[in-house]
Amino acid sequence: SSITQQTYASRAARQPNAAARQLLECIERKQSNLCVSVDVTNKRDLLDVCDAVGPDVCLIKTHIDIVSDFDMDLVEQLTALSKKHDFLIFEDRKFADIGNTVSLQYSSGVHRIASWSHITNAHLVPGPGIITGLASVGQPLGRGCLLLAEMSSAGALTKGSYTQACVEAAKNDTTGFVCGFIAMSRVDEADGQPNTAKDLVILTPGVGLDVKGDAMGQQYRTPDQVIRESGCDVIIVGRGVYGSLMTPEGKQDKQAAIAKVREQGRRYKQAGWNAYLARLPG
Ligand code: 5FU
Repeated sequence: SSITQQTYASRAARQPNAAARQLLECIERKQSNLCVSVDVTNKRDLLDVCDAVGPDVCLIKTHIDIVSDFDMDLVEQLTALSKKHDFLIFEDRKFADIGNTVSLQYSSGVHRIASWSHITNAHLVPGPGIITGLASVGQPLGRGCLLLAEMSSAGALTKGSYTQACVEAAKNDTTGFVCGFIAMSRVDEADGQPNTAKDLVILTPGVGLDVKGDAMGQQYRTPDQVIRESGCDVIIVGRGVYGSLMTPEGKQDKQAAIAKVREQGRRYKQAGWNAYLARLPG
C-alpha cells in the first residue's frame, strides 16, 4: 500500500537507515511529526528555543553557520538537550560540491557536522558522487541524508526531470545513507504507484498557519496541506514557531517571547499530528 496509509511505527520497524528509524520511532513515541527550524544567530537563543520546544518536536533543524558565537560547547549543550527532550538533530547544510569536497565539509572544518547531526541534506546537482562522498563519512556513523528533490520557494528549479532524478538516486542508492527527501509532495509515488520498494521519509519546509509567504520568495502551506493532502511525513516550521523572539517586544521580554514560542510549538505539533491521523485509513 501507499506509504501514506502506513503508520510511522510500522515504517520504523522495517527502516534500514539508523537515523531514519530513530526519527520514525521518535515521531511515534512523542506523537509529533514536527521539526522546528531554529534559525537564530546566537547560542543563547538557539538553546533557549530548543529547550522550550524540545518536548513537542521529533527533530530540531539547524543552520549552524549562522550562529555568530558558535563553538563546540554549543554542540555539547544541543546534544544534551536532544537527550533530555528526546529529539534528533538535522543540520540543513545543503551540500552541493564534488564528493571529495563534501566529505571534508561534512567531517571537518569548524563545525564537524557529521559528529553531532543525525541527519543532513544534499543537492544532487553535482551528480551521484556527492552521495558517495557524504556516505563515506556518514554511513559508518549511522547518519542519514535527504536529497533536495523539491524546494518551497517561488520559482525553484527543483522540478520535473530533476526531481525525478533525485527520486531515482534515492531508490537506487546502494550506500544505505540516503533515507529520504526534502520535498513538497510524495515524490517517491509521483507516478501514482505505491512505493513498496524502499521506505523514504519526506520532510517539508514552507509550513505556516498564519501567513502565506515572506518578502523573499518563501511560500507557506498548512500542516494539513502538507501531511494529509500532499502525503509528506514531517513538517518543518521556522518563523511560525520562533518568530515572537525576533520582534521588538520579544527582544525586550524574552521570557514572555519564549512562552509564546512554546505555545506555537504545541499548536503546530497538534496540527501536524491531526493531519497524520486524518490521512490514515479509517
Ligand atoms: F530546502 C528548503 C526549502 O526548500 N525551503 C526552506 O524554507 C529549506 N528551507 C529551510 O526551512 C530554510 O532554510 C529555513 O531554515 C526553513 C524555513 O523557515 P521558515 O521560517 O519556516 O520560512
